[in-house]
Amino acid sequence: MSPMPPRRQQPHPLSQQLLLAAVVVAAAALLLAMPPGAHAISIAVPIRPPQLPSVPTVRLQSAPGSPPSPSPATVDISVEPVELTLSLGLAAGNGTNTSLSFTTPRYLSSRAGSTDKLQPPALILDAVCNSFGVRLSNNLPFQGVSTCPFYPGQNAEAPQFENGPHDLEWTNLHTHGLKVDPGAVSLNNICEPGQPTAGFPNGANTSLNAYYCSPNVSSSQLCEVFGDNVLANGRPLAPGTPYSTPGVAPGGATLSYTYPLGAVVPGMGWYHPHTHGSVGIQTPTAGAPLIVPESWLSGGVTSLYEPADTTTVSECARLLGVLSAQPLESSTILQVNGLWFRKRADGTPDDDSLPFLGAAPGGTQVSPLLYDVLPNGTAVPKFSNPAGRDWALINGAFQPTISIAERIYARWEILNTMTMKWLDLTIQQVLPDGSLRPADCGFWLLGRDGVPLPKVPRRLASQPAGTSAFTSDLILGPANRADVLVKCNTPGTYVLASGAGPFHTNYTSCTAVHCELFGDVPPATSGLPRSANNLYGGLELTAAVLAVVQVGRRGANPLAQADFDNEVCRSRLELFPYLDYLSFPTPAVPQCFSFMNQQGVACLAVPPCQSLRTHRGFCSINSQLFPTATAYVEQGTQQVWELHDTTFHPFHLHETPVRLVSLPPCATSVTNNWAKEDWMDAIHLPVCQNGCIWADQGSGGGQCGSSVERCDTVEVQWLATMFNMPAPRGSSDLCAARGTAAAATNATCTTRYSVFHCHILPHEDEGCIWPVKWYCPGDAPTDPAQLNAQCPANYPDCGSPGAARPDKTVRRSLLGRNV
Ligand SMILES: [Cu+2]
Repeated sequence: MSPMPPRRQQPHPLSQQLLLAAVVVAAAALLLAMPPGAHAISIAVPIRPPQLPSVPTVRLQSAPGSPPSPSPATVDISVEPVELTLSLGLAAGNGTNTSLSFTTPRYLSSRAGSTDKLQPPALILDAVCNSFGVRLSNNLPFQGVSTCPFYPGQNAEAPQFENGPHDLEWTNLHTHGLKVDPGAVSLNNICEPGQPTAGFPNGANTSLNAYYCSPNVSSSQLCEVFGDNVLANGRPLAPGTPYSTPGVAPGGATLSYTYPLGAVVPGMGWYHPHTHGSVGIQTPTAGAPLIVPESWLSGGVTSLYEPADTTTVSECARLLGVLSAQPLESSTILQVNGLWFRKRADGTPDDDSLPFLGAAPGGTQVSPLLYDVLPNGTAVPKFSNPAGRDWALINGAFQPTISIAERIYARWEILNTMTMKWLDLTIQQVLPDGSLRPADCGFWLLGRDGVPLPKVPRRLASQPAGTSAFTSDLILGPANRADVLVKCNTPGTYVLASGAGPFHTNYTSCTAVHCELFGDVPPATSGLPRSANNLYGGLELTAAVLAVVQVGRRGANPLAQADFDNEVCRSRLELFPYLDYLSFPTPAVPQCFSFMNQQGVACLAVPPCQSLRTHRGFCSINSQLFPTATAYVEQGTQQVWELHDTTFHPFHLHETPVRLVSLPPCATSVTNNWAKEDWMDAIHLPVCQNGCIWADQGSGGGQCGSSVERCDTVEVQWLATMFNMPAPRGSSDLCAARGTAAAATNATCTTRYSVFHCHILPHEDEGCIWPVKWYCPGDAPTDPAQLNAQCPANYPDCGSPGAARPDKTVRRSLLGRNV
């Protein structure tokens, strides 16, 4: 075996020593410890509970004709710190202290869920063709922004935007799975309407410096936000506010979101924090499903599906019978959360643990939830991590038991909130010696990322080169959802595993740890431990056990259900104008985006960093980091985007699903998990790790002028909705059938801003994200270079004006600026 290449994907070009020093030195001025007397609520994560904890639900219903704002269908959700404890105790079976304890953000709703559980409610949107609202209160402890004592954008020392983990307790909300107005009219942190700066009530007389930097300014402020605007963000709670004292109302800033909905296809989305800089540290424990129910369609599934052809009429009816008995909105939800706490053999955090701990890059800030800042300025970790492993939870529990009946379809809605790594799910039998054998079970895929497949079902089947049989496995990248039927034919006790299927990490090409398959076994030479989920039955398995699957006897009734053939029903996606691709305006606008290594130019002049001029796994898009470049999209157009290298960097566009026009052979030749014509909102093709010729450096080494190697190419199409147009015909038909008039719209077009990015969320924080400017017709940028992005063939010459600019965060930390 060839030796392991050096591991890449340092989340920031600082050595460990620099990092620690920076943490120690820089923390004091900004950071404030938890308020005296305030205690985060403690939650003991259930270990191997005998039942799957159910995900609570909140139904959001707007009466037809109710005003969009304030929406009557509104839910209050708070973000608050909780102390999470996981302890396997004797269950670990290996005599070691397999435990973890840390304080982290979680969502809590007064309408569902309980204070002693991690899992927030799934929001069920009965408000389709109307609007719904979320009032999000930030009850995390105060942390001034990283530019203090200056407010962002105040001067050269305080950039408007920064990359890298920062402002770790500021938060906001992003929704996946809806076709919704992006809301934002500026890249800046602006509330709606008439509030010039975030969090300020009308007429407020507070300076921006005080707002961002002073804990003594009241944080009981309200920011109205329209649509899925991730550019507004909320001020954390001032210290000393007794947010955890019973009977005292929390006083954190509130972001009040109003989401106008047209006719949205039934499916499962999700919501999670999206303030640039804190996405990767908050999302692992704060996220929950957002469900567009089938019941909003008059006729339910019978109006959504029809027989694929005349030969499948009875089988399509049988499938619809199965789906009607388990509607999307009441099927079993499995939400997977990943906690990144892996340590290296020498006890230091693994590369991907660093952004989760918020200690990188630069150490200009640490999270007050994870560190105590002493009077002398040192930051002392207050989390306890003797296990030093990564963990996966399902519905807030560790390895819970899911019960199903033999030969009866169970409908599962699976949500992968993991901010890194991918899942290859199979159902396995664990033999006494710890080896794994595939169980007689199968997955029939119905939909991905909240959109039904064009034809359903699709029995999942993978057969990588060199294997002799098909395996029914489900591949989920970060942010992916799957609507699946699961059926096992033999009673018994099995496990839902990741890492026991046909695909594995290619540790030769995947030297960045985020591109690992969760549950895989790192090479012995790396000294990295397996995940805590690999511990099962007193043994250390070669795959991660996410859940136990108990297949019970069904008795005499109901009757056993036969396997479905593929594609017995056709989905009537054309009912939804944003999915009716044959009616999209033409000609389509072509653009190209390449996920590449970040060019190392920033480091060239700085000795500690010089050796890192090839960033090796750092993520940029067309060699640009946020917010240097912008994607321009004219409202009302059809967009066709060519995407390069989603093998390691999952592409995610806000506000809309995209349709797969073409896929690379490295993906489709080994599995049917994806197919041309599917719709997705996060595209990740990790199996191409084994099907591409992929240089160790990824997309080129990032050296000046070097060529950009390409592993894979995906082409997608999507509709850039015109937000001021009345609801399109199909939409108004569907809404009228529900008794709702077409949604009211503004009379004139307004520029909107959204984003697209890599959904390895630490990469998003590091700047692998572009703004998308949705301009109005007739308002195209005059600089032709700004229109229709093109994928570069080479990295810029370092000496040319087009060379990558230094990352401000890097520069500032290297200059030793102590904010
Ligand atoms: Cu990435």
